Amino acid sequence: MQNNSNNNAAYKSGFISIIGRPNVGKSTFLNRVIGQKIAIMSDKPQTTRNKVQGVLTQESAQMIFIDTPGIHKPKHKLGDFMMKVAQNTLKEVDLILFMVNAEEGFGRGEEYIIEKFHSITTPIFLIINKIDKVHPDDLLQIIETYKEKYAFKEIVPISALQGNNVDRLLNQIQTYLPEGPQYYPADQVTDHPERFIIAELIREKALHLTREEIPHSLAVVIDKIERQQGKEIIHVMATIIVERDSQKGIIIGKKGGMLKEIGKRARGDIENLLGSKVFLELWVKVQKDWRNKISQLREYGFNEDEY
Ligand SMILES: Nc1nc2c(ncn2[C@@H]2O[C@H](COP(=O)(O)OP(=O)(O)OP(=O)(O)O)[C@@H](O)[C@H]2O)c(=O)[nH]1
Ligand SMILES: [Mg+2]
Repeated sequence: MQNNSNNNAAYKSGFISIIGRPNVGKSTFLNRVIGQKIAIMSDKPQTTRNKVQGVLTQESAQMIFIDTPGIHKPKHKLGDFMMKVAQNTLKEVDLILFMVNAEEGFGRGEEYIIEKFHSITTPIFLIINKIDKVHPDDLLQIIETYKEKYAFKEIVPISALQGNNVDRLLNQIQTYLPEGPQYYPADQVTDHPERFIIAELIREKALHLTREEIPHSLAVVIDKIERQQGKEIIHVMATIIVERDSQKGIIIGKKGGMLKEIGKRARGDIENLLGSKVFLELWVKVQKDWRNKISQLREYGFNEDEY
């Protein structure tokens, strides 16, 4: 355990959940704070499906951030699972960051989330993200609107993308954390196995390169990560799962061009993550309506028992 030797203040630590509607910038914020990409990001809503935990260790505090799936009305079993993940994290954290998009007005989506706050005693901050996209005058109006809806402990406007005000927010978070131990070693940034992050990085590239119905129909399963003795290259084998034959065609692309591009982009990120050269082999498989099948969801890593 680390102590702040300057003023003998006790070490602080705690869990901080980041919640909000899809696409407001929760994962972008997590990655900015951690200084490394551990959660995938995209301009498509419902990018994050599982909770992603990131650890920030400072001299006087350790903050464990929990990124969650954006809260929306579920349309299939995968959606149900995502909402359970988002809501379950609220119970056992020390602080909740409710993130909204400065560009969008207060709407039913926000209202729906705030209603849930009335049964919670955990302190809640309102984080107004994407301030790089609005005029400062508009910000005051947004703050006034939200003040009337709930007694937030703090209201902090930030830009997760550009970093504005993020350090100030971290200082404010620290004042709300209880005294506690350093739960994770200082050099650990996430508690997710590399297998999960690799699958997510592949899914992110596929999300970026495809449109319309494809993004939500995708899952990625890692079949094998093989480190061969005496060889510097790590062999990763993964399968991209889609719901229809037509989607398989799109993912493979003309003469395999799309799959090649997904693989090329993902390989770069995976090499950064593993600090090694990687040989990435990608396969595509159709699994009809997988998002509604409990057994398939389990197989693809969405296991409710773990949340
Ligand atoms: N201009 C601007 N864009 C941002 C900012 N933060 C995030 N974005 C963009 O908003 C989009 C969504 O970001 P994500 O971090 O994936 O959002 P999310 O809240 O995690 O979304 P879900 O996982 O779907 O719930 C991406 O295109 C980001 O680049 C910001 O501060 N300013
Ligand atoms: Mg996300």
